[in-house]
Amino acid sequence: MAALLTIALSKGRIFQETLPLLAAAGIVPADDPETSRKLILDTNQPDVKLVIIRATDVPTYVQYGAADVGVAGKDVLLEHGGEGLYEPLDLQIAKCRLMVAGRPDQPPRQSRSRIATKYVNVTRQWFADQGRQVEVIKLYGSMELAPLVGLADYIVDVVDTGNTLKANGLAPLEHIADISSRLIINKAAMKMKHTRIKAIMERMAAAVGA
Ligand code: PRT
Ligand code: MG
Repeated sequence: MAALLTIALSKGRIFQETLPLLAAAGIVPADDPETSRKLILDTNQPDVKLVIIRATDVPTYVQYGAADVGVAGKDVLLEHGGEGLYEPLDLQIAKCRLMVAGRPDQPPRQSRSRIATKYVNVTRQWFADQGRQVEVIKLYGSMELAPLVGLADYIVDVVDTGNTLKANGLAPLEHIADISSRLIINKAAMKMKHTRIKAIMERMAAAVGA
């Protein structure tokens, strides 16, 4: 039997939207991560396993070779930095935009603005590139709350429909990047398991176009 091939995925939208692409590559999970408590899922192929982890942890697992392959949002990859990874394929799923958002009516403050985000690296870079002095506050979720309670003047977060911003009296203000999910590959695995990974890549790429 061939060496094990491990694929890292997060639950929710990435898992759901990756399923048809995996199926095109001949890989069908044996369990549903929404109902199973297992963190390692078998598939129809005895030498292919899925590991189910937090979206932000996917690049880390692949970087260190704990998973050979993964699917991660470009937002997460920008924040991670991409060290140790190949990013050969845009899967065109889980699309959204990385934005600066805030209260539409808010006058700009004189002193340094405070920005709440889970994307601290991307945010520092975005404002530094424009020569704007800001203080970046790291949060782990519910960023939309920060401007409402005076924790921050602005947030940096991903936006899809914009309904969450709107429901909280916020508006998108600056567009940082268009986001979609990418197939990522561990650099060593790409060499050691090249034939199998290349076959998966090609079949997924064909399904993305279809
Ligand atoms: O949820 P958890 O804290 O475990 O982690 P996560 O939020 O990082 O994971 P997940 O599964 O929610 O998102 C995985 C990836 O999906 C992200 O890294 C993005 O690349 C992508 N994606 C696409 C999104 C959205 N669309 C999206 N709308 N990620 C998050 N959202 C959030 C958005 O920030 C807002 O709070 O969903 C909420 C609803 O969005 P609106 O604009 O449609 O209201
Ligand atoms: Mg989420």
